[in-house]
Amino acid sequence: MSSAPAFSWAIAGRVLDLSRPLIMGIVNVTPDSFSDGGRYLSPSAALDHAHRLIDEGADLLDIGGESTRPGAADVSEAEEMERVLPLLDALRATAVPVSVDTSKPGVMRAALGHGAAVINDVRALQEPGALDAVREGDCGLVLMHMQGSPRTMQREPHYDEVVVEVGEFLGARVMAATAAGVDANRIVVDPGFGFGKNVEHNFALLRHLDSLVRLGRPVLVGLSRKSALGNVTGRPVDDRLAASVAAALMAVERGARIVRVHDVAATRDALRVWAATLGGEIA
Ligand code: HH2
Repeated sequence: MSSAPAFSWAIAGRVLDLSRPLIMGIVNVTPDSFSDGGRYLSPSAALDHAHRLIDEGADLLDIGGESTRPGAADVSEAEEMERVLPLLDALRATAVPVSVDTSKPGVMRAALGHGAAVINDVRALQEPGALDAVREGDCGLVLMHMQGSPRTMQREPHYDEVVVEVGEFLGARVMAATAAGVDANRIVVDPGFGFGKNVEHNFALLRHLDSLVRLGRPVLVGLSRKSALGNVTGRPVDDRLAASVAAALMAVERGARIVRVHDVAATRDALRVWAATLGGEIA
């Protein structure tokens, strides 16, 4: 049984109740994302996909305009905005909060101006100007751990103690943000599965997720379709649904409050069974 405390998350003028784990559905508007690259690059395909994820029960959407898969090509700020902003505009009327997955301060500012409720930064606001871009205002923030950069991060990731080091990094980034004037209630932390981690590192982090929960901020987890799951199942990226659902459940069981997934409907079913088993409310 999960011992996760009930949390809430302050995002853009509302407070999300995390007493039930939430599902963040992924919409990658990129030609090269590792599992769905190119599928939703046209504005209409991206919008259709976003609405499908909402219909399936997504509590939030996360729009990405730059792939962060190992070795991914850099994308200019202008190009990233061209991919992300029209979709944000098209989703403005939806009740589901929309997050934007970016590390560029210019994209952050523009996204917030176009209605983004959350900035999800795989670089944890370490780029020059990133903290300034989000400090004012009230958007939610996801601060993620990564060792190295996407171009090189999977070459030879090394840690003496991965769980301790990731925890220390996330704690330090929360401190940096709050010291800069960000309200802690806006912040969620993420160990960054697959970002400069080998299979053992990833599963050590999942096994000991409770130690990140103890940082005192809600934990978001993104394991959906990732190569660590391919590694243990022997399955290619398009055949990792069962593994992804299992991983999301394991994460929630260990205290994750938000799961970032491609397959919303299947994850929703699994979380309903989890909630029913705990005897809690079935949303
Ligand atoms: N994973 C990816 C991208 N953004 N953000 C957070 N907070 N946590 C994650 O684990 C995470 C993330 C990579 O997955 P995906 O978006 O499917 O692929 P790509 O980066 O190739 O677009």
